[in-house]
Amino acid sequence: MLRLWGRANSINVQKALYCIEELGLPYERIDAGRGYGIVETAEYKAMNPNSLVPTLQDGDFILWESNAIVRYLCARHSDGDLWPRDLRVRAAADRWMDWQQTAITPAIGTAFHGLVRTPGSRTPQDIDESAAKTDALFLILDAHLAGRSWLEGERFSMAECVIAPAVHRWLNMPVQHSDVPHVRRWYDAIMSRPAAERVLTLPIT
Ligand SMILES: N[C@@H](CCC(=O)N[C@@H](CS)C(=O)NCC(=O)O)C(=O)O
Repeated sequence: MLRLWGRANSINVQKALYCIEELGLPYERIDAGRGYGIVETAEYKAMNPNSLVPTLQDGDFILWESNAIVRYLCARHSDGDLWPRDLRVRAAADRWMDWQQTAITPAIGTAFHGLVRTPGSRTPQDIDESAAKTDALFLILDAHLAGRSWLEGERFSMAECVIAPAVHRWLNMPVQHSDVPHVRRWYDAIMSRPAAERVLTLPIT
């Protein structure tokens, strides 16, 4: 059985967790990180020397980096479905996953921490700047989703597993959001899926 280490309110854990739930795989999740500790223990560091979550164990195989976990699980369990067989569809799905890590994550962090996780820890000016940068990024996603049901190809793919937790966090943050009707339609479709109900209905904390 798969074993996933990481607290459920971590966005990077949510990506892996949502993917596992979409794939319908049996798994055990162990709370780790922040208040739960564990990540600084020698045992955990032997698996993940970064002392970060998530970490996946699949038999004798250990994997860290949330997007790598999503790719591995989809390639292994969902070839031709969540793991697109068409190289171009797969590459296009992949780029949204990298975009989440390299564009959204650095943009949203200050606003998320300053407004949600550790209120008062960031200046209003820094929060506004972070929120404005993030808002501009989600307008890119909105333009892309116009006229499309899914991020890439004809079906829900691995990219949805990664972008959905990011959209969930952003739309539930107490900030001014630009009008993103296509993102909202896509998000509603995601939230009607049983797997999303099991993972993405937690309040953001
Ligand atoms: N690039 C890594 C980043 C992992 C990461 O930064 N995880 C955060 C939670 S989202 C963490 O472990 N923070 C420390 C903690 O929870 O103790 C990934 O995608 O897995």
